[in-house]
Amino acid sequence: MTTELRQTDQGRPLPDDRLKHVLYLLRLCRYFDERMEALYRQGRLPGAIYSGRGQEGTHVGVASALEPDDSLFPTHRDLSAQLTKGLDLNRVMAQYWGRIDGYLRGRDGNSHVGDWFGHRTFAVISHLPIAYPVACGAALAYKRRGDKRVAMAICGDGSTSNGRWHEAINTSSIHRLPVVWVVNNNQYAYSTPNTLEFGVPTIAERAAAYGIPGVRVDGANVLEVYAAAKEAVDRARSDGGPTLIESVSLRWRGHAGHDPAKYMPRELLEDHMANKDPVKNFETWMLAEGIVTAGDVEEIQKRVEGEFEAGFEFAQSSPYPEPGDVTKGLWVEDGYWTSEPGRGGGTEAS
Ligand SMILES: Cc1ncc(C[n+]2csc(CCOP(=O)(O)OP(=O)(O)O)c2C)c(N)n1
Repeated sequence: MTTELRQTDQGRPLPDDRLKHVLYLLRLCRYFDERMEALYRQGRLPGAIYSGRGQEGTHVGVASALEPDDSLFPTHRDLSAQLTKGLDLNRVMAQYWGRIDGYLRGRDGNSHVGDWFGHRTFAVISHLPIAYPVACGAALAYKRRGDKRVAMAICGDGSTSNGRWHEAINTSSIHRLPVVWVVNNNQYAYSTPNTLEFGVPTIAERAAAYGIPGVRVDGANVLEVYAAAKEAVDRARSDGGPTLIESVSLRWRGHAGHDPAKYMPRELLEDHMANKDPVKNFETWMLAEGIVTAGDVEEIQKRVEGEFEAGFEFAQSSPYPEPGDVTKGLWVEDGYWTSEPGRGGGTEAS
């Protein structure tokens, strides 16, 4: 059975306008990824890039299940999930060029971004998977305060080998915390394939050892991912505890821009690009269902390209941070970090 048919089997889990938004997000994330890589290769983009190409179904699917006040704890690979949560493209691009209007005000670059005070996405922590314990703490706080909020953390398959992954899931199970654990299984941790990462056939089946539900979904099928994430988010919000979701795709590019990924079997990559493309699959289904026309798709693409160009211009014209401000924002209380772009309204750091 093809992925397109399985999409149809899901029915329409969202109203048509939200399905169109999903298509817009998939197209936006794909276009952003491709254009940023081109700029990187032309030497016009400083720093590093961590492509999420081929994994958009996972990112858009899981983040679409969150409400605005729910929190997301992503990794370097998950910018598409942050864009789905609502991050502003202009500010994301200012981040890549190290400018003051970037979400981290020029202090870090690329996909190590977050907008905690606005869209409730926690700035990416490099040490993997440290966002898992932090999400566990956030979920514990929601539970103790009686907030009906949910935390969702994402990590890669490689990150599941770290002891912190186990500690976070175990703790969340014991306390029945409102958290959703997502593993973006893109089959490679840098150059290490799944077969050298864990001794069980799937990551999802590890959930049984923690006494929580585990589900494995096809990352090429955004609706299948969304349905699993929505069920998990609803369960978490209604005091049913955590869920582990393993969403399987393939990392189409190297670990980062510098990595040609020669270790990846060509046939595997070709198969995924031809048959397991989450963007193409969803678009085919949307057209077949008559939810969009070819003209609508063209319009979405034009919008995406226009937004990218505007974001690029915004980033180039945004100033660099003032060197003297480097000690600001060391403590959240000094008011330097706000949800607004620009210099921040804060007082001097003490
Ligand atoms: C504790 C720790 N060890 C090593 C690294 C270096 N590192 C960064 S990304 C990465 C690979 C992670 O693979 P995976 O978890 O599968 O995520 P992916 O990059 O494939 O999305 C490694 C080893 C790190 N960031 N943190």
